Order: sequence, then structure tokens, then C-alpha cells
Amino acid sequence: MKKYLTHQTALLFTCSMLLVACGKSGSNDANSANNPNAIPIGIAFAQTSNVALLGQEGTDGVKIAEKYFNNKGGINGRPIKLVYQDTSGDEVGAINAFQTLISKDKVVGIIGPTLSQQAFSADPVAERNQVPVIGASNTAKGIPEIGDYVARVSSSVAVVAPYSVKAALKQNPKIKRVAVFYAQNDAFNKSETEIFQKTVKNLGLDLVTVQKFQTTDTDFQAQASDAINLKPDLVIISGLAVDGGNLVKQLRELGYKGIIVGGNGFNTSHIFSVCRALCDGVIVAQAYSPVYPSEINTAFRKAYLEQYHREPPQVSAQAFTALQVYVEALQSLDKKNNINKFKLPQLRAELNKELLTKNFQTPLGEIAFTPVGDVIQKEFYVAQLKMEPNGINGKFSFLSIK
Ligand code: 1QQ
Repeated sequence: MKKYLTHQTALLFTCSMLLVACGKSGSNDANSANNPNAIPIGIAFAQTSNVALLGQEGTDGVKIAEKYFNNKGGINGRPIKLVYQDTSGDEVGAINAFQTLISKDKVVGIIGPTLSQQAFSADPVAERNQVPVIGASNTAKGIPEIGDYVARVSSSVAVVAPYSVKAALKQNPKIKRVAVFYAQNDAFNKSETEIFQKTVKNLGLDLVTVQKFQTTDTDFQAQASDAINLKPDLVIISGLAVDGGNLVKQLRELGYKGIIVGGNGFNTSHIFSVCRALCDGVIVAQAYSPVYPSEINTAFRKAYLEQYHREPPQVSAQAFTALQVYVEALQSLDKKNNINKFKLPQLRAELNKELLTKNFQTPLGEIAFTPVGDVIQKEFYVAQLKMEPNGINGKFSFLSIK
């Protein structure tokens, strides 16, 4: 009987054996769309809400990676396909996206969600279902510790944030008085401000005030005036792009002239349209440099530049890297043990084990994971926002931090 099976029947047969969804694909890639044999990987980023632009940067990165790895033959000849579910900007949106990806789309692993605040609610859903998750933009303390199936390629605030404070001191060694601001309704910002405050104290600086706000706030006059009255010569802000950008704008409008350090929430060019010319000079630490010299980063940067005509942002590079981790872990797993033989729960479990043991040459540099799933990364950078006089266009200009 076997020899009478058509190619298509054979593929469908493989799909049902694997219990992998072989239906609708969220991908536009010619290699994987409608290919019933493609391996589905779930993408849970914000497509709507106040963090949609950050989510879009993640999507841009995985799309480039999907094409790149499928052009190279996918998983030993079998393509991957991305399945997208919108997490929106809150916890409920992320939980729903994860549940759909796990139960309906039957993905082998998930990349996302956009915010740490969402990850603390959604990652436990993946953990309970034994589905691997790789965070591509979750930097709060405690993310990998959510469970055995949770890893991340986005380095922790604890590692990254201190670089920006040191860069500010290099620009102005006379800095003594520091005002810190943070969004108190967001897990990442609460985590990041702790690191900033500790860094300020460790460097022997005076923390003159800690001001709180909400990521939904638009008016920062009261907090900004209170801080300015204390004559700080450095302001450090942990917020997301829109609230953080508005706070920068209002601090400048109220006359603050010292250096401003922004946290990882500032790590997107979408902040330019919020504080415009007043964004100029803000210092932000980076876990990615577009000019990092490696074959894969050169390929990623070229593909991004060709498509978007600007340098790739950190979140796009991290999202590319997250997909690379899945692809290369699936490839090596398949070489050891033909993955077509696995049923979906086993494939998810084996994939999770495999990715934690490997080294990856990525656009972020060489990375690996700690046993709990935190990324081990070597190179970090600091950039300063440089706005053009028109106040509309700007760029991240990398500083020497050696
Ligand atoms: C987090 C973050 C965000 C600011 C990045 C999108 O680092 O929520 O952990």
C-alpha cells in the first residue's frame, strides 16, 4: 500500500504522526506557507496596544530569521513556519496568545511575550503545558526562574543597566547628585530601577530622590519639578517608550540640563516621535551592536537594512536570535534522533533540553544558557540618542565604553 501514497498524503501522514498543526500558517515565507510539513514556532508579540511598536520590532527580527534559516534548508530539509498570536500589552492578552499557540496552533516552542510584566503571567501557562518559551525582550530579574521551560536571550537588567550609568560618569566625571524615576506598575521597570539605584550607591553617588509614575501617565510636571528642585546632575529613568519619552520632554521643558540615562524601555527608535529634538543626548545601554563583526550578524544586518533602510534595533536582533536558538537546537536534535519520530509533547521536551546545552553564534555574539535558562552573553554597549535638527529623525550613536 505504502508505494501508492501520494506525496501530499505522505506529508499529512507525517503531520498527524507528529500531532503538529499542519493547517493555516501565519507566515508569508514562500518556503513554509502552506507547507504541511513545516515545523510551527509560536510568536507571541504585541501587535496592538501601547507596546505594539516594540512588538513590531520583535516581529521584524523573527521574519528575517525565518527566511534566512529556511533558505539554508530549515531543519535538515524541513522548513519552519511562524505562527503569530497578538499578546496586546497586558497579561490577559499574553495568556490568551500562549493558550492558542499551545492548544490550537500546536507549536513546538514560543518566542515572547513582549514585556516581562506579561511573561510573569503567561510563561507559567507554557510551563504547565511543558512547552518551551524563549523571551526575546524580557529583562526583569526572575524570568528564567519561572520554570524549567522558560529561557531568554535578552540579558538581564542586572547585567546591562550599570553600563549606561558608567558611560554617563565618563561623559561628566563631576556627577554627584542623582535623581531616579521609575514606572511602578511594570515588573521590568521595578526590577531595573533596583539595579540603577544599587549602581548609583555602589559608585559612591548621592541618590537625591526616587520618583514614581505609571506607564499610562502623560503628565510628569509634579515629579519632574520635585526632582529638579533637588538639583540633580544625572537623571535615570526606567519607563516604557511613550511615558519615558514624555518624561524626558517635560524634564527638558522645565529646564533640566544634565545628562539623562534611559533604561531598556528607551531602546527603540519609536521614542524619537515622543520627545523629538528633546530626546537628544539620552544615554541607553545596549545588548546588541549592528556592527558586531560576525558572519551571521552581517547577514542579519544586511537583510534588515535592505528592508527597512535603517540600522537594526536591539529587540529585532534578540528576536532573530531566539528563532536561531530554536532552529539550531532542532537541527542538532534531529541529527541525534530523527524528530519526525517524536510526538509533539516529546518533541517539546527534547527541544527544551537540547537548547539549554548548546552554544550559538548569533547576531548578539556567542551565547549559551545557564542551567536555569538565562542567557550568557559577553559583549555589551552603550548608545546615545542623536537627533537631527528637524527633531524627527534620529539615531543611536554608539559610545566607546572601554
Ligand atoms: C521588559 C523589557 C521591555 C522594556 C522591552 C520590550 O525589557 O519588559 O523586560
